Amino acid sequence: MMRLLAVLILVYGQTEARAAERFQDCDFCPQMVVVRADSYQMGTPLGAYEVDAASGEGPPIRITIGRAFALSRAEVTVAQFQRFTAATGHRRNERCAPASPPSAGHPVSCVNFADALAYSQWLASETGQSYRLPSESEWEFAARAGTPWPRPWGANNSFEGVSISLTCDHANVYDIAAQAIYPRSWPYARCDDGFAAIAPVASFPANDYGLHDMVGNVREWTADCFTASYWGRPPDERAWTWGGGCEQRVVRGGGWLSRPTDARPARRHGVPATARNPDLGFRVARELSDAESPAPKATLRRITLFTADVEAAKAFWSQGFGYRVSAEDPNFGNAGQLQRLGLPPDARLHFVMLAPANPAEPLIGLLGTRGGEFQAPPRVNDRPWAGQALVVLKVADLELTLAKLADLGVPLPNEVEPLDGPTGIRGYGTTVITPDGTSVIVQQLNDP
Ligand SMILES: [Ca+2]
Ligand SMILES: [Ca+2]
Repeated sequence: MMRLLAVLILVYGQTEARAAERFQDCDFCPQMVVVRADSYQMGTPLGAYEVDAASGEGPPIRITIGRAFALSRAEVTVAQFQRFTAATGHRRNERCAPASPPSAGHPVSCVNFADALAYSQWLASETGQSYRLPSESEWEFAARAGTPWPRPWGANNSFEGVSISLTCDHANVYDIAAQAIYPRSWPYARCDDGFAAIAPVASFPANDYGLHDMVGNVREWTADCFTASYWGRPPDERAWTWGGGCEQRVVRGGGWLSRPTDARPARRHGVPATARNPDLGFRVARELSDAESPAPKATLRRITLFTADVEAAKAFWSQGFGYRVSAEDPNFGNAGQLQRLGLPPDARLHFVMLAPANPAEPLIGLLGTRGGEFQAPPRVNDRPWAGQALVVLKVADLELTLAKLADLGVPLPNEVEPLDGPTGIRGYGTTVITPDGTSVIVQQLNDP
C-alpha cells in the first residue's frame, strides 16, 4: 500500500459556467453582466499559428482578476450614445461616416478614445456608479469566457480553418458579403454571417458569460496604453496606463472589416487615441460594490501528492477516476527543490502530471523519490479544509465510481450523504480515503 508522506499545493480558482447575472442602472443605461473574479492565461503562446508578433500577444501572462466586475452585455448603441450627446452637447468634429445608416440598435462607431471615455464618465455621473472603460485584461478575460483556445466557439480545435468557418455562426466579421461590397487586400472569412457591414448589437449568440459581440461587429476601445509586449504589465485587472507617451490605446476583438486572424479574444492592436473609424466602437465596464459582488465559488484546480510509490498512485488514479498521464519526468527537480525537500544532492524526483477525464476536475501531480526520503514540506494554507488533502471529483455516475473504488480495495462508507447546503452543489457526495491517504469527496451532479 502506498504511504502518504506529505501533501502540498492546493490552488483554488473559481466558478465555471453559470447563469449570467444582469442589471441595468437606469432606463437609458446599458444592460450590464456580472463577470466573476478568476484567473486566466492572457495572450497566445509564441509559435502558435494565430500569433502575430507585432501585436504583442505572446508570450502569455497569468492574470488574476481579483474582483468581480460588470461589463455591458453589448457594445454601446447609437441610441445610448445619442442620449449622452443630447445631454452634454458633446461633439465629434472629425468626419467619419458609419458604414450603415445608423439605427438606434446599432453599435455607435466613429468614436475616438476620448469620446468613449467621456461617455463612461457621463454615465458614472448620471448614475453615481463607477462606470469606466474595461482594461484589456478584463476585456480578454470576458471575451474568452473561460476558454483557453483561439476562438471561444472553436472548442479545443484550434485548427485555423475550422475555427474560422464557424465564425459566421457566432460573430459579425469580414465575410463573403462584406468582401464583395468592401473589397480589401486582406483575407476574409469564407462564410456568410448575414451582415455585409455593421450589425445591430446582439444579433449573434452570447458567449458563455452572457456577452454579445465581444468578437466582431465593432472593434472596442480599452483603457490601456499600447505596448507591443506584456513585459511588465500588471498581472491583474488593472489597466496599464501612464501619463505622456500614451498616444495609442489598445483596441480589441476585431470588427466587421477585420481579417479572420484579428477576430479573436487574444488579438490586440494599438490604435491612435484620436482615430475615428466606422468599425470602431466600445463597451463600458462598471465596478461592483462588495454587496453586489458574487461570492467566489471555490473549486480545486491542482493538487500535488508526495507518494512513496508513484507507479501504484498512477494506477489508482487512472483506474479509479479515469486520469491519464499527461507528463512524466523520472529525473525531475533541481538542487534547490531537493534541498527544500530535505533530499541529498544525488537524489532524484519522479514527477507525474495526471490529467482528469473531466477538465473541470483538478490536475494531480505526483512526486516520488529515488535515493532519499522526503521531509514533510511546509503546508500551504489549504482552506477551507486545513489539515487534510482533499480532492473533489465530480462524476457522471456515483454508483459506478464507488463500485470501481471497491474493486480497488478502497474502504467505502455504507451510505452516500445527500448534499444540501451553501455550496451551490446539487447531488450527492461522500468521502473516501484513498490508499495514498488523500480524502476524496466523490460527487454526482444531478444538474452538471
Ligand atoms: Ca459580416
Ligand atoms: Ca465587438
